[in-house]
Formats: sequence, C-alpha cells, structure tokens
Amino acid sequence: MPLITKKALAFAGKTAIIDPKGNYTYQQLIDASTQWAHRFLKGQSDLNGARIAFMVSPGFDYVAVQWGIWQAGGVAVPLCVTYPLASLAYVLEDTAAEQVVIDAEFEYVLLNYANENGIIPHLVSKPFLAEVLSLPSISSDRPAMILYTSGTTSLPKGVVSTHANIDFQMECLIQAWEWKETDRTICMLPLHHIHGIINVVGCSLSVGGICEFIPKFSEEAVFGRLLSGELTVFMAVPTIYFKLISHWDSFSEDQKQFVFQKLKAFRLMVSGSAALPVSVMEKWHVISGHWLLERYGMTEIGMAISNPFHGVRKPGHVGIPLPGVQVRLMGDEEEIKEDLVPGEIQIKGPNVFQAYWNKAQATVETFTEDAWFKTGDVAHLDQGYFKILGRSSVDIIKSGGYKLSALEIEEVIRQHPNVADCGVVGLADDEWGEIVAVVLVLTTDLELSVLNTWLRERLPGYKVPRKYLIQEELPRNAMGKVTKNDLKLMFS
Ligand code: MCA
Ligand code: AMP
Repeated sequence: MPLITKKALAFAGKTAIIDPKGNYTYQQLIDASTQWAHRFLKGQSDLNGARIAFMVSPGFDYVAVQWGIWQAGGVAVPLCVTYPLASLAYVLEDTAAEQVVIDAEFEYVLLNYANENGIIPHLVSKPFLAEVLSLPSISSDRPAMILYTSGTTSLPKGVVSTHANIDFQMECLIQAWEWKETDRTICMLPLHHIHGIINVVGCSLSVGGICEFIPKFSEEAVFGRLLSGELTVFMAVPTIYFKLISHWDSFSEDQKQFVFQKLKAFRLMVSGSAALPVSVMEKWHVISGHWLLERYGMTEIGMAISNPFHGVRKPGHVGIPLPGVQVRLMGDEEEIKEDLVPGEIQIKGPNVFQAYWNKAQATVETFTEDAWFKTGDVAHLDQGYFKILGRSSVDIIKSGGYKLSALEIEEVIRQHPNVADCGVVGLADDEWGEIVAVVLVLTTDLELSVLNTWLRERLPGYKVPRKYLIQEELPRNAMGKVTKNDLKLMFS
C-alpha cells in the first residue's frame, strides 16, 4: 500500500475532503480508491508501472483516482482540465497511457479520442462495484507520477517521481511548516502541478487534515472561504495574492477590519511558484497581519528552499534549504560560498526526481557529474538566505505560476500557414509575473483574432500570447540567432 493511503487509515472516521459535491471521510477515500484500483487492475495482480491518465476536476474523485492508481501499482498522469485536445493528446501519446479516467464534464473532450486510440476509458459518471481482492505491495522506489514541465526544449518533458520522492517531498514540508491534524486548507490550484498536488492536497491529507476544493479560482469564492474562520492554512501563487489584493481594495473600511481579524487567525500563509514581489508581501501584511512565507521549488525536486516557519521571513528572498535537502550555488568552475555572488542553484536529496520520461539523454544532461540536479535558476546568498536573481535561459517564462517554454509556443505559432517566423518572449507584468508576447513575421495579412482563436485550439490559454507585434523581420545577432532582448525592447 502506498504510504499516503497507509497513513489515512489512522484518520478513517475524520473528514478528509470537502468539495462542491459533498463531504467525505478518510474511510470513504480509502474505499473509493480501492474500488478504482480494482477497476484499473481488471483481475491482474499489479499494474507494474502502467501509465493511467486522468482528467478529473479537483475534489474527492480526483484524489480517489490518484490513490487508486497508486494502490494498483500504476503511474498517475494527471491531465490539465483546461487543455485543448492537442495538448492532452501529446501527454497521452508520450506516456503511452493504457487507461484514462474521464470526469463527466470532460467526456466531450476526450472520450472519442480515447476510443479511437485504443486507450481504455473509465467514466467517473459510470458507477462501478468491484469485488475487493488483494492489492499489490508497492516498494517506495517504484515510479508513482509523471508531471509535464516546460524547459529549454520545444516539447514539455515528463518528470517521473517515485513514491519515495513524493513521500519525502510531503514529509519535509510537514516538518518545516508544522502541518497538523487540526489544519484545514483550501485548494484552488490546478492539480497537474506540484504546488497543488504535493504542497496543498498531499500535505493536508498526510496529516489527517481537511482539504477543501473550489473548482475554479475567483476572488469572491476564495475570500468567502478565507473569511469563514474555518481555515488555518492558505497557499497560493503570487498572481493570486495580487488578484486578492485588488479585490480587497474595493472593500469598505469596516470590511477591511473584518478581513484583518479573520486572516490574522490563520496559522500559515505561503507564496511560491514564482517570485513574490516585495510590494505584494508588504501589502498582504497590511491586509492580514501575515508576512507571507515564500518558498522555492520545481517539478523535478518538489520544494527545496523555504523561509522559516519560525524566524525571519526575508522579503525578496526564498529562504534556507529545507530539512534533508542539499542546496549549493555553482559558479563556472566551483561552488560559491561568499555572499552576493551569483551562481546556479543545484540540488541533491531524496526529493530529486528519478528521470525524464523516455528521455535518457535529457536526464543525464540535467545532472552534474557528481549527481547534483541543475535547476537553471540563478541566485545569490545573503547571510544564509537565497535570493533568486533569474533563470539562465531567456526561453523560460513564468506566467501566473505556470512555467512555459518560449520555444514550444514558437513551434506552434510557426505551424500557422500565414506565419513565416516568430519570436516569443516573456515581458515583466505586475499581475502575472510575466506575460507571453510574440513578434510575428507574416507571409500574408492575418487577423490577430483569427490567429488567437487558432492558437487556443492548440495551446492551453495560459500559453497563448497576450501581446502581438508584426514586424518585417526578427532581430538577429552575427550568428543568425534571434536576439530576444531586442525583441523585448520592441514592446517597450
Ligand atoms: C489567464 N489570463 C492571463 C493568463 N492566464 N493573462 C495573462 N497571462 C496569463 N498567464 C487571462 C485570461 O485571458 C482571462 O482574461 C483572465 O486572465 C482569466 O483567465 P482564467 O484562465 O480564468 O484565469 P484564472 O482562472 O483567473 O487563473 C489565474 C490563476 C491561474 C488562478 C492565477 O493562472 C493559476 O491557477 N495559476 C497557478 C498555476 C500553478 O499552480 N503553478 C504551479 C506550478 P480574458 O477574460 O480577458 O480573456 S508548480 C511550480 O511552479 C513549482 C513546483 C513550485 O515552486 O510550486
Ligand atoms: P515548474 O517547472 O513549474 O516546477 O517551475 C519551477 C520554477 O519556478 C523554478 O525553476 C523557478 O524558476 C520558479 N520558482 C518557483 N518558486 C519560486 C520563487 N519563490 N521565486 C522565484 N521563482 C520561483
């Protein structure tokens, strides 16, 4: 039995999940996931690492399916619920998923595709009752999950994490942030990324806490729950704090007093996935009395660096290494130990992923010879605290907490028949961190709204450019390479 399910047995009668469909105990979660496990096994004794994809709304069914895959010895491949079919198909093909679970509201997106491509579909809407037999025993070094991440290549890579990786990633946060059984949190983050899966849902369910779900972020819905007086822990990306602050600005003075009293009572409020602007941290302190705890992580490593739960949370800094995680800063030749000298963050520890799925070469290249994972993030040290200075590649964009590859977006745009060439860059933005912008070279006239609609059928909304510029040609250096800094300047 995977560790998280084993832990759940201790809290059987307690409420685990509250979602728009109801309240569910840990026992219900264990029972439903056991049913899912048998549904996937279809009489076999072990899935032996078969990939099972699922497109399920955040909530009880999502977690039951995830645990069911793990109990049956499969590898969980969560699909983004807002992806167009082209992006879903890429993940299904790349992982060679054998089965896919489809929530009622996504049947129209995926059911035909699954049937046409020989992937066994399981509909959440279709009840199932299996005879409960024995389930395989799962060793912790087996792969548990594949999450897709964008990088400096044009296609996203699947990050394979083992049960041991996932368990460590949760346990070190539970220890560092003092998660407890009495904690109650809310998840409004997408569940195809670490932030929602590990930090929010995984940690709260590992300690016997309550995890509430709202299916889609809205300022009103989140404030509604924050002011309920029932939650103790809140985690979000900087864009969400920015949006909540803008909403708060419209409140009356009395309402602001009420908000302050309710938020002050929280045990912990965390920000991560992208740089937290100091102005947002300071404004949130005015609103709630909390200095947000900023931490740093990555799909390949879970969380690695965090400001302390007790002690100084330094604005503009991501903190100190988490317990059990080794962090070093590397210069061109050697490790940097002095303050204020920039180097690449490199990581070692039980949190570090196993491999990129089916990409042996990329896996080898992302580690140093002495087995440190190269993050590609540049930072310096300041009295023991790490400060992120940027990324080593201009082609990586962080928008709304999502990591995007400029090259992937360019490849898709270039497939449009009226586009001769293009260059994608991230532009600094107060709300989104960065927004995606593109300089286009066209073959013939093209309505930008037409291109935009065409792109939305091929890319998730958060990858679709928000700014367009049409030029005769792209600026290139002597080597013929597009100079992205010049592209950025064109927008200023
Ligand atoms: C949406 N819009 C955008 C973007 N996305 N505009 C600019 N840039 C964007 N990236 C616009 C839409 O066009 C629309 O405008 C309006 O915003 C609302 O769109 P919608 O899709 O409804 O957005 P939302 O639901 O309000 O989403 C905002 C969000 C979401 C909640 C901040 O982006 C989100 O959940 N982000 C979190 C991602 C995450 O979990 N990352 C963690 C990765 P219009 O109506 O005019 O069209 S894991 C990770 O990074 C590591 C491990 C770590 O450290 O955590
Ligand atoms: P992802 O690939 O979605 O896991 O994104 C990981 C990347 O998010 C890291 O490599 C960083 O560039 C960025 N990131 C995460 N947390 C922070 C933070 N607190 N400050 C700045 N960047 C961050």
